[in-house]
Amino acid sequence: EEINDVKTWFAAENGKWQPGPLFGKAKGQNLIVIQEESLQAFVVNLKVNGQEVTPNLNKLVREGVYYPNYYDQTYHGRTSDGEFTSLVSLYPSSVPGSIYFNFVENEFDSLPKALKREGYTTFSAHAYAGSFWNRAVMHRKLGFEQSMFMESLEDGEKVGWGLSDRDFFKQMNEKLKELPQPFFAFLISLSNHHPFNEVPAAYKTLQLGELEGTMMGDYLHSVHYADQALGEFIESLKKSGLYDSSVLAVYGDHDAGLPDAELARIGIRPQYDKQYDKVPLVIYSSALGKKNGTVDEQVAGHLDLTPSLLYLLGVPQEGHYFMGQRLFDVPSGSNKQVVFRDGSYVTQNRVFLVQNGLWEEGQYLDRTSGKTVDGQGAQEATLAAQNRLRISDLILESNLIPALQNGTAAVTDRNPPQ
Ligand code: GP9
Repeated sequence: EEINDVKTWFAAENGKWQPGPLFGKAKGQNLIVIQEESLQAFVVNLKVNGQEVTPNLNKLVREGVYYPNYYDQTYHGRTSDGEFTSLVSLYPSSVPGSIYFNFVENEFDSLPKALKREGYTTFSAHAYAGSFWNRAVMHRKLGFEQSMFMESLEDGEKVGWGLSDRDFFKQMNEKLKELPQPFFAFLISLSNHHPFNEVPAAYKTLQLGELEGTMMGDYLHSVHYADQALGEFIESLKKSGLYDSSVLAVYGDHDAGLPDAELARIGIRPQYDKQYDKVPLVIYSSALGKKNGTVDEQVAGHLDLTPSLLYLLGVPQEGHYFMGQRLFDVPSGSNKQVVFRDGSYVTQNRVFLVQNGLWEEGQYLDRTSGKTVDGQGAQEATLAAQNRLRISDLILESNLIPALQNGTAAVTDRNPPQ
């Protein structure tokens, strides 16, 4: 019954799937995905005292396709949820803790697995212990043939928790040159981690005036440092030729946890929860042609990454159970919802916010102004959002991927850990 339920939902979704002009445009290119620690969208093109906070990300935004309304869909699992939602395209678990620990026995479909089947070399790296978030185990499970964590990286300069992003990316530049092509490299940055005040003084090059010494000031210094490291890496990709022969995607893993009082220091005053909980996504590929250099305002979120990248690389949706929606060649009238774990969601014009854990008490607002709007149509959309979460939970909690993909028996009597 559960399998039929899930299959019926995907049959309806995949029935809408028709390839458009960008399908397979980047076929055969490498894929480099950079998940940036605590990168929020409000820093893109932000100037403080006349200085760009993220000049290198801004440059990439000008060169690629930028999604400013890319929402953070993570939950309890923070960075591990950023990875899971992006690579597996299912929702985070409602069970407290991380899927990386709680569902380690599961089989998942994933971006690396899908690309491995297409002949890609799959590689992941992060400059912290492989045991953190259970990555050493989970990256293998998700289909990365080779991973490098703190233990297998060379020593270098430290910032915050470990090896600096600058040294990490330098090592990655060398590593990527050696990987058999086509490859998929998933690189997770680290330096821009809470509490953001461990950037060495020599790298605090922004003149922040009265923001100096505040949490926001620390965040801006930290983001600026991480941006320099990112910029140097992109330059090295250009030198090695990999920039031209790869799809490059850069996005933030989750919000930075900055309180409203800190956001107010740079003039940001959220009208509602989640208004600024956006993590920028930029996708660049030489194959995107004229689409490069554009800003796509559609609402989107972490779950959309895998279907979008597979679409560009020419891998059809069929046989996959990814719940996100592609960002390219979006069918008209798609009426898209970006759903959050608590049942809240955004559409292009509206936002629905669950209150006190109860959707019956939810607020229905204009997404731009934050003003309360007529709830007409909200109930149907709210039920559809809940159904999305229910389908994802069925797949996760009953470990349904093997049965869905191969017809092999799934473990249906398994309860999620409490
Ligand atoms: C640690 C890093 C941070 O390896 O990914 O994880 P977080 O604390 O942000 O979830």
